[in-house]
Amino acid sequence: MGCCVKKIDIVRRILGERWGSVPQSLDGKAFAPTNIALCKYWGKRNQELNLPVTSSLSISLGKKGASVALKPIADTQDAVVLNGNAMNQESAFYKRLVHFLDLFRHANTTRLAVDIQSNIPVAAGLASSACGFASLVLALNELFAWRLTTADLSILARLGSGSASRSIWQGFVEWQAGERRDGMDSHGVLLDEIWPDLCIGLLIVSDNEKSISSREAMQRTVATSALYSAWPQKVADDLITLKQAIAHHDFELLGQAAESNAMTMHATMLSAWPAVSYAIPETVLAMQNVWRLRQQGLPLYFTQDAGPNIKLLFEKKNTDFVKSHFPHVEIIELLFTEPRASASVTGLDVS
Ligand code: 2P0
Repeated sequence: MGCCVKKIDIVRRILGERWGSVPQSLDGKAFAPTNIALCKYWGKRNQELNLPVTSSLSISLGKKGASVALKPIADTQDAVVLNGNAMNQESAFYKRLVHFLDLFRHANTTRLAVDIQSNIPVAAGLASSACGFASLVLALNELFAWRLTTADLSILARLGSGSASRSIWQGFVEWQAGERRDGMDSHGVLLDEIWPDLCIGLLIVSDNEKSISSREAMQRTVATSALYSAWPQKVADDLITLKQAIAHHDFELLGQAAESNAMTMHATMLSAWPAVSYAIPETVLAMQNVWRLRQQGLPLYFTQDAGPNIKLLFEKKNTDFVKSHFPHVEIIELLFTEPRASASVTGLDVS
């Protein structure tokens, strides 16, 4: 396959004879966690297939994510409900979702009722598309009884949104960039590591919709930032450091690499033209608080994605201290997929 491979070519290749088949059950249900990148995905080498310039590495956020329930319906249109609200068929959300479902069926077959429950603010830089597309793919896998491998599920989720390729598992996931032009080697891989003492705290400073989508912002950065050429090497270095930190449970090493990676990503955006800045004054205040507390000896780090919110990184033993300085922080309970069971999709029960 060459440069003009379309999403549907990949879907048909993965599903083979199963493509366009009828549902095998009355419904398909799945949950997928959202994930936060410790080493970011920022820039694509292929827009159509969401193939990244670099690999990235994330931690999934336990029960924070999206549940999807799919049911075949006798109708001419799909019906999409998000958190109890029927989505208008003219909305960008509805169109993007139906466009994705169309990859898996012949025209005019199997319309679906899609019921999505998300427990994270949509469009606030908390990777709502990551858990959305991952849970959708997992639910389709149930409904149509495809029995795909986790690598294939990750590839299908990537076609919806790049970061969704990492939301197929709980725990640490590396999305390997791959080299192939068709992207068949570009998918998530679960790291065989569990770190129960690691804590993530969400500091929501705004849940307003972001001013520019991450999709557009990363494209603009690649096209116009003079700093972007330094990004692939920075990622390569940080990935080595992060894997070492995870293997040895070296928290300070992990925190430094993650914070520095996020700041470098934002530096590439700030140097794009027109510049992209997701920070609001409260974001900067929170960063300054973290730096001050660190100077006072608290091992506390942060990361920031394509939005104003800050994600704190710390160890369980410092939870009370972090809470006393950030009273509104939401502490996330991390979960880990048992690595040896990862060939099947475990640890992602609907609950
Ligand atoms: C990440 N972000 O690694 C980076 C860091 C935002 C900042 O992945 O165009 O929604 O759907 O592939 O996955 C957000 O980008 O973009 C993202 P598409 P996506 O988490």
